[in-house]
Amino acid sequence: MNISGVELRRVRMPLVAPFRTSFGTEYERDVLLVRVATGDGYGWGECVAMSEPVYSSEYVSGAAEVIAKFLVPLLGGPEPRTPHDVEQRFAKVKGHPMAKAALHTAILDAYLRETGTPLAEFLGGVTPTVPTGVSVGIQDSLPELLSAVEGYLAEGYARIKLKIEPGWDIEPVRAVRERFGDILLQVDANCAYELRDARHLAELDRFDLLLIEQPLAEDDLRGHAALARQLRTPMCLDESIVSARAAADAIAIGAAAIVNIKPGRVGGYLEARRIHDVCAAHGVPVWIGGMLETGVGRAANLALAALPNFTLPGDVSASRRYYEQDLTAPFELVDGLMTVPAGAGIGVDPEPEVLRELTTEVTRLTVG
Ligand code: NPG
Repeated sequence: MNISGVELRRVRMPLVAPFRTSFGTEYERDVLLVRVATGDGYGWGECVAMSEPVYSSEYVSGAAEVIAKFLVPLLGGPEPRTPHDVEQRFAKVKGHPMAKAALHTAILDAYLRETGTPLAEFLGGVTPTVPTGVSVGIQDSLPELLSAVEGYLAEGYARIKLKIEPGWDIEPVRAVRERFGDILLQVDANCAYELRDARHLAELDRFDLLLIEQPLAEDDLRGHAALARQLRTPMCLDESIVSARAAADAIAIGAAAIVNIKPGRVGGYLEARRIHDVCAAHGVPVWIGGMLETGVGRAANLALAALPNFTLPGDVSASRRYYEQDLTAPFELVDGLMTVPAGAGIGVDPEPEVLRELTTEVTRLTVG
């Protein structure tokens, strides 16, 4: 692959509504887009890091620096032949999966566009559409929560995920269950609890949730296994699953009955597929996570979600759930499903005018 240049582009994307989780409130995303130029082609990737290191240790400016200072130089010398070669070169740099995933996805996109192969086909996708859920942030009051959930159900979302934290957990779940009955419902704590909260969290068992996601700290696999033994609600891990090896460990000790896969969290789509495969081999269902991506990142996530073990609805909602103006043609929800892009590579392009309008900074790097 003849990678000649890399462009890092920062884009300011205001959210349609603030998104509150146990780790903070997002009002807008400072999106880092990566565009690689090859001989006569190009590819796009989106970095999922947030402005501050509050979901994981990475953050946007740090990721941009890692890409420019350490990853792009690894592309020099003999040309890498495949995306697997690129992944191996990146392995020299420890950590920084979000930075690696952004650049790797752009290279993978360019590689696939060259041969006209859709990302879903390359990864082994088997379905043209994927069931879609929506993640509902922590609200100021129960009436506000119920009205947000009502709106999303009216739009046709196939399941609702409620963000929870101590002080906003049992009551919101009870209120949503009572009001909307038998919907597919799950909760996400983003590491906000301790093992000593087990009895409290067990109160969620009576609401027949699909799963509880990441109640304990990222590095607490044993705690999750211990907690799982005290809950009937299936345990799902997100932050803890940093690699296929971590997924295998979590499954082996009973810390995860379900896995949320975010390619950005694990260094890209090749490792994400390995996690899918490890989980499938153990009969552990997976679903696609989301990090408030623009259409660029979401297109690639939809491709991954087309793999056969993605049996639960994912966090890949329609464009309008996040942004007034998406970077790509808007993604729409139809009958609770989103369509997997069928074009080569990630199958979408940012709209040049929108990109120009929302860009705050561009850095051009040369390779070699
Ligand atoms: O639909 O993209 C989406 C948002 C899904 O809740 C969601 N993401 O913890 O999974 C998460 C959460 C998140 C959002 C995490 C932003 C980090 C940043």
